[in-house]
Amino acid sequence: MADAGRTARVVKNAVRSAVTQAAEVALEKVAGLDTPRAPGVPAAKPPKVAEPTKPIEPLPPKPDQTGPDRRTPTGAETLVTRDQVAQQGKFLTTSTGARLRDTDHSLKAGDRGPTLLQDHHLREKITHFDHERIPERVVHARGSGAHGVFVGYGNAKPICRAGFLARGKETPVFVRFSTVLGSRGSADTVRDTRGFATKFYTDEGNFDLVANNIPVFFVQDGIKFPDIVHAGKPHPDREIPQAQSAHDTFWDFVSLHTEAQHHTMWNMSDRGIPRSYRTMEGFGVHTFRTVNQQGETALVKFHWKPKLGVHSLTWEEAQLIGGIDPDFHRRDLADAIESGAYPQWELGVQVFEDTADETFQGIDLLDPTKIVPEELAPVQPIGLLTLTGNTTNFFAETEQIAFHVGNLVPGIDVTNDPLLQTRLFSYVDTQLTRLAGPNFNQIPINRPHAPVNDMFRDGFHQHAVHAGVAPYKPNSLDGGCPFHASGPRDGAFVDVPVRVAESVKERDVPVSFADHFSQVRLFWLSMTPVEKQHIINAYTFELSRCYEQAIRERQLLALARIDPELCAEVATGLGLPAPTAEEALPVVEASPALSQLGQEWPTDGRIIGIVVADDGDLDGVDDLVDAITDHDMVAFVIGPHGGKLSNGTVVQRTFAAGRSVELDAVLVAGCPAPAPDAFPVRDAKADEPLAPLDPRVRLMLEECYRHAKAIGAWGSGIEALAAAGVPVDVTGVVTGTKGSDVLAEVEVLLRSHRVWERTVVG
Ligand code: HDE
Repeated sequence: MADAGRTARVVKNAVRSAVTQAAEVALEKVAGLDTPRAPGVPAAKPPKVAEPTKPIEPLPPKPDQTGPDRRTPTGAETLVTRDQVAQQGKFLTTSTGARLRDTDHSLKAGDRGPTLLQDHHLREKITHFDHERIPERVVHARGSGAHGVFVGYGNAKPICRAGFLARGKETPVFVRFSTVLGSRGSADTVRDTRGFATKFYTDEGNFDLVANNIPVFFVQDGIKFPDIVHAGKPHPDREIPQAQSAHDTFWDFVSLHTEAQHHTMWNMSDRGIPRSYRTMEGFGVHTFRTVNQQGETALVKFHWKPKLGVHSLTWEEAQLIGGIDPDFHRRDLADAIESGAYPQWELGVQVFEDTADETFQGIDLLDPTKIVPEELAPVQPIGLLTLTGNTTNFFAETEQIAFHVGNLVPGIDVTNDPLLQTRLFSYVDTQLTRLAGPNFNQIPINRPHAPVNDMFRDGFHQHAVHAGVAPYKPNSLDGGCPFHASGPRDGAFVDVPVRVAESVKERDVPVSFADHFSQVRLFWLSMTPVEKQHIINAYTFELSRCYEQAIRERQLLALARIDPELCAEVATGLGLPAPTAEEALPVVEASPALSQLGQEWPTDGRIIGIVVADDGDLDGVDDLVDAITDHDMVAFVIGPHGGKLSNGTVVQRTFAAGRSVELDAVLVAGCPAPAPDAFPVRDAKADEPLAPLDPRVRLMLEECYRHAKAIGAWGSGIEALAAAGVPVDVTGVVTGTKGSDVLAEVEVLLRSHRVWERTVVG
């Protein structure tokens, strides 16, 4: 028996080593290819094929990666370097620093015996692993973040004394973008609201602007937040659908609780499916109160305006990307930063006089379901945000960051907006569970850059080593420290002494909050025809996914109160009669600023695909790549096979792995015949191996055309357009004799984001 066992082991080892050798040979071949270091490569240094065995110090992070500032838990700067806050030393250790010589085998009573309880390394390793997960956020669980810097313009001084808004003042920031409904692993491009939360590490304490990409909210009072979230989350019985509102419980709630109709219409518009975090606006939603040096107050609404303009996906793109690249927005943000295309937004404010009724031209500023059109109160830029650094460790930074709307600095205060008031409670409360205890502000990413002396003591995961004996006030034993700041001169946060009207205790809302429809109509009327069509398609899609007819009918009643054309179009799609509203339609002025169309924007970071045929004329492809890169855009060479083309050009996407939805525009430099891998059995996308054009390229061109993207072709590329059925005599399809001329025209088209003149599908 012993011999048989030994023989089996020898055979197993021989097989294992043959497989390993084959893999090594293959890997060596791949490593021999001169692959460029594209944004997104995982490690700071390309790995060798063979397992490294010579002990070296940990590799440095990638150059685009940064991390939380090295601060003590109480806000002081430290001399600690980046590599010292991460893992250190050449050798594997226990968590308490003892070097280990084997982490591959547990300690057993003989090589076939049971594992020993005394194996402290095994127990420590498994115990830590067992506790690696923390609860995901109740909402906004799926997110991605980056470091950056905010620079004030100084022009906010007349209304706000916050130091970080001073002219030229640089403040480090961390921004976390998110979806709302989905779980941590859900897809990025779902139809949903996006979070846009910014932590400013100011000299006067952390200021958190916890914003969304939609300027209104579903509910006016925070007490209704659990209701809308329960309605939007997956059904509790089967836990479906994931990360979307196209289901009965969502529409049941919003059709009954009609104050949700405004936010819902924004979700059904193109704002619900952004092209990139870099092309999203951000809104503080609530009205805040600012205070200047003289103690004078103003009411403001905060806005983030993306330098690249607001741009969205089409619904079909969003759906395809959800499958092809569920991390689309996360990847886009990190790749842009890594390649130096730093995303930028201007922080702007709409400023209103702080009157007793807290309204502006009849709009109740405390109602978070209302906007103030920019035509009535322009957004004034007061600073610039630039994202410059990727995270080094997602969990430590993006997952552990803890925002709180109550993280305010002197000069910025809250209002009585009943939604904001509840948020002031909720954020700290949720962190207590999510980050397991009250000391979450001591986690590196949350540490302020201002000195902290809060008299808070003990609790789970206490990182500070507090000195003294008197964490109470008044005291004499610690010399009376800490002292109250005497007022604004000492930089104190002073609650604005707002007059509270004499009143009775009641559960009620102001009369103005009862208007649920006028601004929904305002939004609808502000849209261009193509944007309106997208909204109609979105309502029709979502309501078609509901099972209950009563819910569809009830939502049609709500649409009838917004606009009869909208209601009729959706009703047709649902196969239901269109109801008519009992009340007269609200009379409102459109706000053209709400439309995404009609302006031109920089093309930085836009992705242009170049389709090539390996046997065709490849001259000039490298020059095109250079020209695109020189103009701060990204070029993807899309070829029949991986590696290099016959002229040495490196291929970034193969026909099999590329898809139109990754591109903002496509250039066609050849008419590639079906590549050897284009057989139906090997690729579901390939159905006509004998066609003159590779079927995957045909699909790519069809999709680019359908999604109203700019298309350019020259030489035999024009034949490819014909083979794909793409007309050449329409707006946005550019043909010519030279690639460079075609690119120049395509770049101009890209400034409008899409070729809007061409029909855009859902
Ligand atoms: Fe939030 N929200 N929220 N919210 N919210 C959270 O806090 C809450 C609201 C927003 O990237 C939670 O740390 C209540 C409006 C963003 O970490 C939680 C109400 C706006 C993020 C919470 C609102 C937001 C959150 C979940 C109604 C736009 C992600 C985890 C009264 C202005 C922050 C967490 C991040 C996260 C509560 C309404 C934005 C549960 C009770 C309005 C961007 O505390």
